Amino acid sequence: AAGARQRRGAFIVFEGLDRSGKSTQVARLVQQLNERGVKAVAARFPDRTLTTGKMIDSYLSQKADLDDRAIHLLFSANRWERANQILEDLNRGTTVVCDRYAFSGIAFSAIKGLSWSWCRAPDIGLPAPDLVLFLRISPSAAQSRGGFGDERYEKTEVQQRVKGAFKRLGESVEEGKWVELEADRGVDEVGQEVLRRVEEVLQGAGMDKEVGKLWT
Ligand code: NYM
Ligand code: MG
Repeated sequence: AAGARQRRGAFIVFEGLDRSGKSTQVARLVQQLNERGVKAVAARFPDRTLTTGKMIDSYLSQKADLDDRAIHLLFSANRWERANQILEDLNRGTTVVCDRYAFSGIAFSAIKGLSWSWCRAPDIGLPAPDLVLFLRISPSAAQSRGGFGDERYEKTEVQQRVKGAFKRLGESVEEGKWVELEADRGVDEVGQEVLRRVEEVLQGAGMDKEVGKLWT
């Protein structure tokens, strides 16, 4: 019909604690979608290859110290550096599967005592996910998966507090767009549920609408 536009790709975000299996599920999902003829690409935040990503990497690896607000804004700027690329991919019909997003940004900063609204502000207007898949795992189960590394935040006590912040975030996201999946299971078991949820989104009416803007 006149004016009919091609259906866009879906913006799928994985969130969760460190070691919850996000990276594994992102790679698996992209591969499965491609095998089914659905164009899909992976993205991740922080994207350490970008200019801001280099500074973030030295902060996380404890080579540099930064004010809590400065690092928060860098994480947000890192997303803005990629935002147009994500938008272009989605509008070309490519699904973008992303490892962490603005929810990690708030969760990891808010536990330091920065206010919720201050943390949220710099990410307002970013491309909004069509679905956030939160991989739920207890900090102790996450740690037993080969243990945390030496990066900042990779401590059970910090992860416990981050878990609480994520819970609050989930409650603030539009109904049906934040889905919690039990992650303390086998990769395939989690993966099957992931694929089912994503296929629902891809078949839904949302893909005929424009990409939303986060928190607007
Ligand atoms: N992190 C990640 C933040 O503190 N703020 C953010 O905005 C994002 C995207 O970076 N412990 C934290 C969470 C992780 C750390 O992420 C590195 P990864 O996925 O382990 O590379
Ligand atoms: Mg990590």
